[in-house]
Amino acid sequence: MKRVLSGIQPSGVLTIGNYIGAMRQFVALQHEADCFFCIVDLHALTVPQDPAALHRQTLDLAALYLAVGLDPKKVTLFVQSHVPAHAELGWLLQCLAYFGEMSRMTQFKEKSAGKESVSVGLFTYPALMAADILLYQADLVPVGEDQKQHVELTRDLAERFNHRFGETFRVPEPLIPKVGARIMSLDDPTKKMSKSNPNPNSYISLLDPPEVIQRKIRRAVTDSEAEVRYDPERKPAVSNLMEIYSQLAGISLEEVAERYRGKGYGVFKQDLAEVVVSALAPIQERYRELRESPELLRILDEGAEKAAAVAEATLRTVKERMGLVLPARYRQR
Ligand code: ATP
Ligand code: LTN
Repeated sequence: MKRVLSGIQPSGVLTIGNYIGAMRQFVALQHEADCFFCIVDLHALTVPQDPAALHRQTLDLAALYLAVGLDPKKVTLFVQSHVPAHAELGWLLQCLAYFGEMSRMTQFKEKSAGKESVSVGLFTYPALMAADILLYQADLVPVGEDQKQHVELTRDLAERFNHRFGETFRVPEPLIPKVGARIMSLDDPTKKMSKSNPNPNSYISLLDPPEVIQRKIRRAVTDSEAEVRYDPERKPAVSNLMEIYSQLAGISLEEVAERYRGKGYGVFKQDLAEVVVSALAPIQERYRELRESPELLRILDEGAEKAAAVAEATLRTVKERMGLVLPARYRQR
């Protein structure tokens, strides 16, 4: 069975971009792979977070992971900071990574652009992500397009470690969906839809009520000519809306174009809102049941225990190979 690991930051309420690009793949993979899914709270700290909001969003994300259909009997669901091995291996990998290669990461460049104070953690973020993946010896990392470069860096670090200290890490592959890997902002089709965008009209969150979804889609920018046609180069805004439609209605882009031939944007947007609302309704209903349930923390506790057992075994080997004297907790075994 293949091993899968992926993570999502509790940096806001999840968007339909996170759902289409990442989470839906998680749900499909749980039936065929040994899956570890992580709430990467340490990653969220790389930019300022309000403590109360971070706390709430972490539990929101846990409930959403379950609400979209992940079965805690099949997958290991856990909070990154509950497994200290992540921070430990993150440090060891920072000492293996080069300043030059880190400087080339486009997510860092985008997130730091124009900001006055940028944390060192935002810069070294990819080393912690590499630790998340390598601790579990993952074969596959399901992510959206924007994370491809980070998974490639993870591969480089794994190969570098293996070369320098002996075969230790499995070298993972990114798993990126063919369609929907990069859902764009509703207010600007040149930017990726992102949950931490300060403008809530730029994204649809998985928890938006129907009237909010309708309003956001009505206001979404379109392109000058009024034809519903898929052409990401010349009609990026409408093409993005068509991708959302296609992914959430489960029909091809050609079928979407066929359905709205000669109909104009008004009808298309109204129908799109309906498609989104009905795709999210069952998720929102399950979310409300789970969010306040005492089960939620129990599932996370159990997940952390299972995750730690795997992560600790890898970390022990890594420390041994690097020449660190093993602490008592490893020697006693
Ligand atoms: P933030 O805005 O805080 O940086 P984010 O919305 O970009 O967060 P992450 O938590 O960083 O989301 O990402 C979780 C997963 O969702 C990753 O696999 C990422 O590639 C994917 N993802 C994020 N945004 C999109 C998008 N617009 N389209 C498709 N996939 C996406
Ligand atoms: N860097 C990712 C989130 C993330 C992740 C991971 C994804 C942290 N650790 C491990 C896959 C595997 C992001 O910004 N979307």
